[in-house]
Amino acid sequence: MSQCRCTAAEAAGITKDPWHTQPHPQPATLVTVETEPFVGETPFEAIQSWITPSSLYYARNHFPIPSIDVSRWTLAVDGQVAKRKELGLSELLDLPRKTMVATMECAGNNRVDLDPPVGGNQFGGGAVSTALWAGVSLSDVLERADVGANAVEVLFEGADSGEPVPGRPVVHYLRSLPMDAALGPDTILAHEMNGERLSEDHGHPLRLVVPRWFGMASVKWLRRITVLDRPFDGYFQTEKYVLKSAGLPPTPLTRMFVKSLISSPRHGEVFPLKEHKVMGLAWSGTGAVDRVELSDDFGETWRPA
Ligand SMILES: Nc1nc2c(c(=O)[nH]1)N[C@H]1C(S)=C(S)[C@@H](COP(=O)(O)O)O[C@H]1N2
Ligand SMILES: [Mo]
Repeated sequence: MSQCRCTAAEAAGITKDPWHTQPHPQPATLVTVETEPFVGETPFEAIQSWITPSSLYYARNHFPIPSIDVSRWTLAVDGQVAKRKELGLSELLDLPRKTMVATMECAGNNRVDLDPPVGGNQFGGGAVSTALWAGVSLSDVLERADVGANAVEVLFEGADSGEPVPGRPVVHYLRSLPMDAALGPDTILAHEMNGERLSEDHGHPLRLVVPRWFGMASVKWLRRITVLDRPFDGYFQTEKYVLKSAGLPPTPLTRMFVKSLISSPRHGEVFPLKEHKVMGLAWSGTGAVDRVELSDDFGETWRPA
């Protein structure tokens, strides 16, 4: 896997990127789930390795992809901090570089399998992807801003905006993290994905990556980080991404659940009954997966994979 450290000049050059005038996605290999805004999932036949090629990394957008001029872009750090910041990309790139492989799954993955059906993006199962991310540690940035003792959460604002529900006031995509998750050693502000600069689809020029959490936590197109002295209660925090079941208190989604998928053979696929290579992925947001077992008799017997 090649790793590049993008220079400020390279980063500035990207405003000439023809991406916005070309059809989504580029190259057109994701399975389209929605067109406006674009939502796409990884085709199962493309899952050949645990790292997802960037062009096949699932994409989940709530609003149109914002157009960002990196030469004028800054990241604001404010709220309960002693030193407010306005950081340009080159200042961020001067911080120690941190790389990490992380798997991200959309909380709405496998929605087609739900019975009774549930509204929203009808993901088949391909809204899970893994990439090598590079960026800077969020805790390094917060440390420089000198977080106050009254800090409770950190709020992340994306540059994208729209009506969350038709007719409601326009909001930005906003999500918060509790302090321990924000300061965790693996929580990064990423500007590279799989050794290349982050694409427009995935949050260029900077996105949050919160490993082990469902994808909604990893805010794309970051433009502001606000340290809060009380929990955030915006639309994407308290109305969405909260499990509501009858008789139980609402539970906000945080870490991914342990899960697996078989990418080959596909459900209903017909093939000659001889040796067949079974391929798939297993992941978890709470600990390492230490064992994978396979059953070819609907769960009667299992053998190590
Ligand atoms: N700014 C912003 N960040 C966002 C979103 C968004 O719509 N806007 N979608 C979230 C959701 S629900 C998911 S699953 C992930 C998907 O990231 P990807 O499109 O790079 O796969 O981004 C998250 N971050
Ligand atoms: Mo998501």
